[in-house]
Amino acid sequence: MRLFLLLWQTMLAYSVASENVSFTVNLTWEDAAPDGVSRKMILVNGTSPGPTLFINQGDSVKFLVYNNLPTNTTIHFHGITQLRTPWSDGVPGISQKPILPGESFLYQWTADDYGTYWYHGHFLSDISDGLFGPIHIDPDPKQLLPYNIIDESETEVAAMTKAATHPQLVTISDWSHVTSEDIFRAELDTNLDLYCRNSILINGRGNVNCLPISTYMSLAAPATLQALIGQNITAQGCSPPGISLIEGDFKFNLSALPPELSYSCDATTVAPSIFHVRSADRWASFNFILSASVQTPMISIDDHEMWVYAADGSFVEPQRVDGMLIFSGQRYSALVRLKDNPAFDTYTMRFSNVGGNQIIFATALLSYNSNSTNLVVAPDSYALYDQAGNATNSSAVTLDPSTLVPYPAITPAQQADATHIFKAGRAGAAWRWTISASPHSVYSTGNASYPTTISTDNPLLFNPNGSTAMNSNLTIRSINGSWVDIIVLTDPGSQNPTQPPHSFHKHSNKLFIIGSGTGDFNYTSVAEGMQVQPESFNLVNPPYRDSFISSPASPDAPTWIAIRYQSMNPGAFLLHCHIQPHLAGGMAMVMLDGVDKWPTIPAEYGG
Ligand SMILES: *[C@@H]1O[C@H](CO)[C@@H](O)[C@H](O)[C@H]1NC(C)=O
Ligand SMILES: *[C@@H]1O[C@H](CO)[C@@H](O)[C@H](O)[C@H]1NC(C)=O
Ligand SMILES: *[C@@H]1O[C@H](CO)[C@@H](O)[C@H](O)[C@H]1NC(C)=O
Ligand SMILES: *[C@@H]1O[C@H](CO)[C@@H](O)[C@H](O)[C@H]1NC(C)=O
Ligand SMILES: *[C@@H]1O[C@H](CO)[C@@H](O)[C@H](O)[C@H]1NC(C)=O
Ligand SMILES: *[C@@H]1O[C@H](CO)[C@@H](O)[C@H](O)[C@H]1NC(C)=O
Ligand SMILES: *[C@@H]1O[C@H](CO)[C@@H](O)[C@H](O)[C@H]1NC(C)=O
Ligand SMILES: *[C@@H]1O[C@H](CO)[C@@H](O)[C@H](O)[C@H]1NC(C)=O
Ligand SMILES: *[C@@H]1O[C@H](CO)[C@@H](O)[C@H](O)[C@H]1NC(C)=O
Ligand SMILES: *[C@@H]1O[C@H](CO)[C@@H](O)[C@H](O)[C@H]1NC(C)=O
Ligand SMILES: *[C@@H]1O[C@H](CO)[C@@H](O)[C@H](O)[C@H]1NC(C)=O
Ligand SMILES: *[C@@H]1O[C@H](CO)[C@@H](O)[C@H](O)[C@H]1NC(C)=O
Ligand SMILES: [Cu+2]
Repeated sequence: MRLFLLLWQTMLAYSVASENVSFTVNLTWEDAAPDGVSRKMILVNGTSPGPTLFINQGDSVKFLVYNNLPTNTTIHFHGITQLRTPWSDGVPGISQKPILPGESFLYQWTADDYGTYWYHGHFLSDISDGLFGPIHIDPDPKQLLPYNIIDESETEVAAMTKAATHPQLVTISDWSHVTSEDIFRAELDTNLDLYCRNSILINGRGNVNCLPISTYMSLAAPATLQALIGQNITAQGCSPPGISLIEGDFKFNLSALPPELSYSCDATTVAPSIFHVRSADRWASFNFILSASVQTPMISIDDHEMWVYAADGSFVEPQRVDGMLIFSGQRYSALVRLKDNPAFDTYTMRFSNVGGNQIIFATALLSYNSNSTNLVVAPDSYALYDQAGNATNSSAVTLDPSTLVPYPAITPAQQADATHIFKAGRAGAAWRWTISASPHSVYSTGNASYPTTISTDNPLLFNPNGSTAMNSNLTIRSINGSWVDIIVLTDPGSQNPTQPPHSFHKHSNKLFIIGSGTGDFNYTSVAEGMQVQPESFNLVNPPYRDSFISSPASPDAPTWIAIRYQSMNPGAFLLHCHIQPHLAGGMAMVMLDGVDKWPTIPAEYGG
């Protein structure tokens, strides 16, 4: 019947030698100084990022978590389908009750898909306090691999396959010297949307970098300078807080803003993360995971070509790039061609935030030298991107994600069974966000005049027909097997003079990104829109991701993006912006997938 469902079932049938794998982690709240400044943070088995989970496709996974934090928590497995295990998706109030301090919880799921994923906290903003770690799932031996598209030679394919099986996992995060709770408190106190952070961390290490104001001003994009209306960028590299063009037409209390959340900068020097490679291996696979709460880095490696071969875990037709912009929650795997006789033993890897919010960056090192002392690093003149992530060399090729074609090819249904049109924007305050245009919010965010109806004690999965589940401002219901279209419009107006790109993530399945545009979407369906502007849609070989990014919007240029997915895993799944302050500010909806085939919750999960 449905091509795609058949394909999925075929993929499942591949699994030959599935095993049971078990992981146990202990969460603790401890002093640590990832960028040289000490604060309390969440460690997973004593580190952040937590240990990598290496898994084979088809394995049954058990993940036991001990919550030794002073706060509630849950763990979400980002991009994992949770096929037939929706109670292990790890969202409080949606799929489970919170794990209380001192308690433990056992997550169980099957690794249906291969690729790079990650786990992270999903209670309030605990992800921003260090609660995350990588997942790498090696493909089933029968999975078709795309490496021969990069280079047909058998030796090279063997080298690429080996590299991809032993990837360098690169987790990129952003970091603040105050806790996520303090940031949220400051948003309530100031009424601001707080978009500045102190550092970017690569595998948990980074520096506080402070540039002279004049350097920030020369790096800033013309549109940012225009928005500043004569003000300077702050010492921390931030657009000064409270600018109405950026934050909306609201009243702010700037005197309630702690200086480390925008103004102050005290540089630190922490030894960078070093990724060791060997010329003899010919290729290295760098699998990037963006676990950042706010920032959107441009990734590049000096003087090395990269081939992007997987996006959000799944293979794509490889593309040769010099740089790629990665949004919160996304993953890209890139094969890097290693040098036979490198002119230097070490090259800089650059991670520079792109966006009018802040000029902030991190570096790491790719080194051919197995000894980490006295490295000879290629000079900065090899950089193709500046510290604001802007290409400084016209030869630089930046990834165009709209052209990432799934490999092997998969195609969505050509017609949808249901269409839902959402409006993304602020809802009454600079820090308060919605995706449904309604100020009703899935999560409690501290403003009583906005009704919030999700109780963490009464998860929607357990209660699909209660009044919360039936509230169309909070949930969307779908029939199992049906194809669902979601169109997200950015909602212009005085609250939203501009909007940053939102990085939307749907839990459980991946989605086809079938269209996008600037201007109004004045249609009731994709089919209608395709009749008028077919060039804005792609139903032939659209990208297939677990994230989709709305274009930045301004009042004279609203934007829209259309996605299509097949509902095939009955359960309650969040659709939300992965910019953490936006999620905390309410930018979430719940998809009640397969309401006609609702699962029976096992007794051990509270059913
Ligand atoms: C995995 O565990 C299940 C019970 O949880 C058991 O039935 C099955 O035999 C185990 N499989 C392997 C390969 O050990
Ligand atoms: C976490 O630490 C415990 C105790 O040392 C260990 O048994 C467990 O394997 C570790 N978990 C992971 C995922 O490495
Ligand atoms: C977790 O770590 C804390 C602090 O080190 C320790 O007290 C506790 O016993 C550990 N729990 C487990 C299950 O390992
Ligand atoms: C901006 O900074 C420059 C120095 O880089 C200074 O001369 C100027 O007065 C500052 N402008 C404002 C509005 O603070
Ligand atoms: C990027 O750099 C080019 C020159 O190298 C400049 O013309 C352009 O304005 C810059 N763009 C942004 C967004 O900063
Ligand atoms: C602004 O914040 C300051 C510092 O917290 C506080 O004293 C003052 O009352 C606030 N002003 C308003 C109008 O809320
Ligand atoms: C690493 O290099 C340093 C200085 O270049 C040298 O002193 C040290 O012995 C080397 N270490 C190893 C393990 O080779
Ligand atoms: C631009 O990059 C190319 C290739 O990386 C290099 O050959 C060239 O010298 C660079 N041009 C400038 C102006 O830096
Ligand atoms: C909630 O937000 C509304 C709209 O911005 C505002 O009028 C109201 O005062 C806020 N209430 C609280 C308790 O902050
Ligand atoms: C949804 O939100 C709108 C706007 O606030 C409100 O008028 C409507 O009553 C809400 N619907 C439900 C079912 O709560
Ligand atoms: C922790 O979870 C419990 C159970 O849902 C809830 O009653 C409590 O309010 C939560 N605590 C916090 C601080 O949110
Ligand atoms: C629909 O939107 C397009 C593009 O923004 C615009 O040109 C057209 O006039 C609109 N049509 C209607 C009926 O509003
Ligand atoms: Cu957002």
